[in-house]
Amino acid sequence: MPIAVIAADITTLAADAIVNAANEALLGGGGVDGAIHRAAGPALLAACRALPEVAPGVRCPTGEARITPGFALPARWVIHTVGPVWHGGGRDEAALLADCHRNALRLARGHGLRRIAFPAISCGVYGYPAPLAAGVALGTLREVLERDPAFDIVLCCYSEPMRAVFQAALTSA
Ligand code: AR6
Repeated sequence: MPIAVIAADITTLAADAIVNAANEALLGGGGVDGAIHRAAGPALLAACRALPEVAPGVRCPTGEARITPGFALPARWVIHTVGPVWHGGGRDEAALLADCHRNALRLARGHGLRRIAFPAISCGVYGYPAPLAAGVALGTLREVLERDPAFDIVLCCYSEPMRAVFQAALTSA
């Protein structure tokens, strides 16, 4: 199965695309979003700002994805997606998190991109319990890979404990 789980800074990966765990405004933020904007340079913010708003202040609704170039990043593209804020599990969080992964790969497929690195979407500021998020992420990625095995996917965690959580989800299912 072409899924690898690693601990690294996603901004250092020379993938076809790295996925950003953004917010609906797509104008940057903290966490991995801030790191990606810093490493890509100001052209990334300009490219995000140029994406159309679908509602006031919303360029990418939760669960959807948008693509921009990677600019100064080693990755050629950035696929921005917006994970759900964790509210306890009763607000469609799992379905929305699955949508993030599915829609990111749909965009990747449309651009002919194969090697895609994902961060642990929603597992930081948005508070999604990591073991639950890992199960959703890996379950969804597996489903897509069954239909499209040409993808080469890296789950890029930022810490060794997070890597262990995602690795457990990879090996248990
Ligand atoms: N490389 C890989 N993973 C990283 C990196 C990095 N350089 N930096 C942080 N992480 P978060 P969210 C991990 O909070 O929960 C932003 O402000 C981090 O340790 O970045 O989806 C956005 O603008 C955690 O495991 O994203 C939104 O407002 C994971 O990435 C909001 O945060 C995700 O943590 C999105 O929250």
